[in-house]
Amino acid sequence: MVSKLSDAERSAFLENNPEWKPVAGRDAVMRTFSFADFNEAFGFMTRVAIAADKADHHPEWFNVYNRVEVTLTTHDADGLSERDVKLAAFIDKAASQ
Ligand code: HBI
Repeated sequence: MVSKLSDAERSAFLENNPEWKPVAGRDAVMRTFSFADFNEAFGFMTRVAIAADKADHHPEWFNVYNRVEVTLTTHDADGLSERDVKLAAFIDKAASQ
């Protein structure tokens, strides 16, 4: 069983990671990334996909050419959990490589 972030943990995440925005109507966060081209975007997605599958925690995402919109939430917890905090950190690192 995965537990949801407490209100304090959620607020701290949003404060420390202002690029990640709360999603209206659900306990989730989203961030949009733009890359030079599709190749860069797909390279990013590939790095994230491999790590996400290894951790058994997967993003919701949408890609058009060089843009990737990523939404994080934990389906098993029906909201944000520590797994999303960890995946967000990995995603931010992968996007800056
Ligand atoms: N990914 N985002 C997210 N949330 C989950 O709860 C989740 C997941 N990937 C796999 C997974 N849960 C498994 O534990 C099973 O629910 C398949």
